[in-house]
Amino acid sequence: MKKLTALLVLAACLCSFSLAAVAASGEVVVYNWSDYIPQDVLNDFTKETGIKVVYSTYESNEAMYAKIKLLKGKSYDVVCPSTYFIAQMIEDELLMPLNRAKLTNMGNIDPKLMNLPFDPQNRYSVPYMWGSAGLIVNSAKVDKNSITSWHDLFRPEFKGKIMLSDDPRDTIGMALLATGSTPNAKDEASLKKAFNFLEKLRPSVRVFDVTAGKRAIVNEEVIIGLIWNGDAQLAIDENEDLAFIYPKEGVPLWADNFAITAGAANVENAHIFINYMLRPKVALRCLEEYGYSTPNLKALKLMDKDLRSNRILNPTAADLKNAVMLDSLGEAQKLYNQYWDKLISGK
Ligand code: N2P
Repeated sequence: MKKLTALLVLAACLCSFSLAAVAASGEVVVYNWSDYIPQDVLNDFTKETGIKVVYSTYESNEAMYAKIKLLKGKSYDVVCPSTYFIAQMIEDELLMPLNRAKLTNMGNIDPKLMNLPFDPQNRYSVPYMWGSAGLIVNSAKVDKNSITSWHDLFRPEFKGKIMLSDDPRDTIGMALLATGSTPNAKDEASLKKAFNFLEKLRPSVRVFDVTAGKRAIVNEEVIIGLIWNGDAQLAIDENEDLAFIYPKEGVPLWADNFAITAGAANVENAHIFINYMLRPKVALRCLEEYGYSTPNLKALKLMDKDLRSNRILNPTAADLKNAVMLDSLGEAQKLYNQYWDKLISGK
């Protein structure tokens, strides 16, 4: 009898071993924003699971979307679109419904960022990070306390020393807020006002690029500009004269979400990867490194005092008083594209 039990135990072990081996083989192909997951985290994931991460990055939703659409949802397993791109990607059948039973860590995520209209019940997406687009300023060149508004960009001392982002929703969104509207405005009159604001600012803009902007502000080629909060944190780590400011008219907010592409080849591994990223300690390592805000409530609890009081990644209610989360634009997207093209081409 004892022998039989031992055999059964051995069989059970072998069986679970081979199941684990199946799940732990192969790779997961992840396409994500740059500066978003530390390499160490990816290495640790592979060490623990045996799953190789084939990782590449993008700088904008627009670039990611164009590529995934061209590939008809194949070639990549995991992507990380902002909320306002998810609905479009679902509609285009580029995403696969998630298997919630495999995402056991989903309960760590703030319910306030779940179940939103772009993806009711989170059938396709799970929040990874959120953040804002605010102002960064070099306080060695200007009194940072005197900068309170997007309109301060027009001050004469900033001529030729401004950076803007080439992310259309953030830049147009900021201009909409500055001109008394919302970054989700769908009417042409509001967009026109925002466009005029940006047109007027344009001659003073030296860098119009989210990636180059980071370097330009650190190297002091520019002294003020629009920046994501995480990039601001990285820039401040390199140049302590820099400061991040929440202008009083409000900041555009975004949230980026993991999703699995409709044509994913490694569906099981994609779930294992996303579930790993939802662990509190893993989420903490990501925000410590990159300065964005986490929707992971358990990770928030693990933060030390310094991080907790860091308003770049933990803004106060006052900082976000007029902040607005970017939303899908539906038909109005065309209008935004038109104004954006006009701004970029200068025609
Ligand atoms: C990280 C990118 C932040 C994403 N570098 C903004 N949606």
